[in-house]
Amino acid sequence: MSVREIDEAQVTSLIVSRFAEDFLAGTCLDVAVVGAGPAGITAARLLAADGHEVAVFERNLHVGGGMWGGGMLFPRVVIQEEAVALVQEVGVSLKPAGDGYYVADSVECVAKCAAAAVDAGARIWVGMAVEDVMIDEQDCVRGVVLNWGAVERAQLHVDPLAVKARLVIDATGHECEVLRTIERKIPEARLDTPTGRVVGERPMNATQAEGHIVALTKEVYPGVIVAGMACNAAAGAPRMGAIFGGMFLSGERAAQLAAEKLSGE
Ligand code: 48F
Repeated sequence: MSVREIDEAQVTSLIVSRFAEDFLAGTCLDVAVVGAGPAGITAARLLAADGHEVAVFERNLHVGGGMWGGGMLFPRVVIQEEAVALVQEVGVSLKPAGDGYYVADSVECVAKCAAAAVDAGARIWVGMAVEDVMIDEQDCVRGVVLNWGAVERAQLHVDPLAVKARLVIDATGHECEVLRTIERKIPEARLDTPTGRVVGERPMNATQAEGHIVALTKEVYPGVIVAGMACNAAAGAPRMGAIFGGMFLSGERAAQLAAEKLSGE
């Protein structure tokens, strides 16, 4: 077989031009999702399937958030009956384990959830961290401010770029970083939480944590819907550990709320 000649300069050109084309197609979004864990990916998939222009920004080079490692690095995730449909519809095989519990392979779960979101039309950008939000004259959030995750890690002083979005979903997990950024940068901001500020998550109580997460999925600040573990961290609810049903259900709820809000504008 003859060796195909590869033009290195052409490879460079294809990567840069294709990135620019794809990225520039999404600088005015319906929804910017921050964080590619189970909640963010689910919200993005459902919104994209509903015809919305949506992108996910993930600081790490990989998607999946806390799902890969299952519980304590045992790569299996437990999902309750109520969330089974959301996971099965992307093709994840779930083993019934009795008492309403189902078990999935965490690698399969991440891969299939992410693939389904991309297939639905969501763009997922990895290695991009949201370091700030963009606000309008009424301090309502109108987009996200981005920098490379590598720039963030190296603590380089590099100015960011911004992407407009009609709504932002904070799916950043335990740190609820978007909300913390808002309260740091807008000291007078009042969030829709019990104290008006980020309360911080409480120790583990899976029943309470999973029981309240969908109700805590809401627009907590004008232009920002919170989803996934960030809901509990914002509201001062407990953590749940390695049970994931609530993350998928919260992602679904965030997508519903975002769609309702966008259709009412
Ligand atoms: O932590 P993560 O998986 O959040 P989640 O979707 O699910 C939580 C569960 O994994 C688990 C749990 C369930 O029992 O408690 O922890 O709520 O995913 C959050 C993602 O957001 C990214 C982070 O790297 C992770 O992949 N992230 C956090 N802050 C930023 C960010 C940021 N400022 N910019 C971009 N990505």
